[in-house]
Amino acid sequence: MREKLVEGFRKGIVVPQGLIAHGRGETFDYLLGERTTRYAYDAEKAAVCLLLLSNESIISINGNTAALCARDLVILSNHTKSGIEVNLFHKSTARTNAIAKILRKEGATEVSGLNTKLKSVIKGISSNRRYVDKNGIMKSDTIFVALEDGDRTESLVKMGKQVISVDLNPLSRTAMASDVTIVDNIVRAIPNMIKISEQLVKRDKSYLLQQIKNFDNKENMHKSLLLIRRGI
Ligand code: PTJ
Repeated sequence: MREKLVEGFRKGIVVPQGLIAHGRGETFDYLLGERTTRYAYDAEKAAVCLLLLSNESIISINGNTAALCARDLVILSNHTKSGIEVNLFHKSTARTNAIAKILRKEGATEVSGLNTKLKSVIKGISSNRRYVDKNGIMKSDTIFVALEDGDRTESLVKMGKQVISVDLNPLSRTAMASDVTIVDNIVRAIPNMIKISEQLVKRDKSYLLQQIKNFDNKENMHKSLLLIRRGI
């Protein structure tokens, strides 16, 4: 993972802040035993149900996620019929285009967030994450975010959207504000979700709804936190 991020940094995909963010994630991952816990797996299952049930879902991609698992994110988007949008905190046109190029190389046919004419703004956020695609994140009812800072998640939830997040820190603002919080490393979470989606795509709507009904995000995060405490 470190090598992938350093390579991504050299290619201009990952920002230096992304390397620091990875270090923070590693700390929690060590405490969790660097494995997908049963609570993380339950959240991954609930997240796939939500993606499959949504009218329009989208996966938001930043520098770290592109460097770590671009191909798997494209596969997940195909399995769940979700769109893909590049959305960056440290925004630059060069980096946006470089990330989109990687996603296309890995099989993405459509990538949102590139056309400035389609730019729309999420209110109440001061960072560049406020710029989203009006045909992408702005239009979607379920947004999948990973490894990011909390202000956008809070705003998306206020806008009535459902947010799924992947964050190894269950106490981060993103984790706390999401509807489904996956406390797992993204490099394990996405392959798990691909496998889960292959099984769940055959199930009917009522089964998927029941899974979501049975899932309690706050309780699930609490259990992850207890495991981290045990790790300490
Ligand atoms: O590419 P950009 O410009 O959009 O910037 C991306 C970063 C990551 C720099 C930016 O979003 C940022 O600064 O995020 P934060 O606030 O550092 O939040 C990142 C969160 O992801 C932290 O809570 C980390 O614990 C967590 N994290 C880091 N690596 C992983 C992770 N969670 C899951 N899997 C990981 N591999």
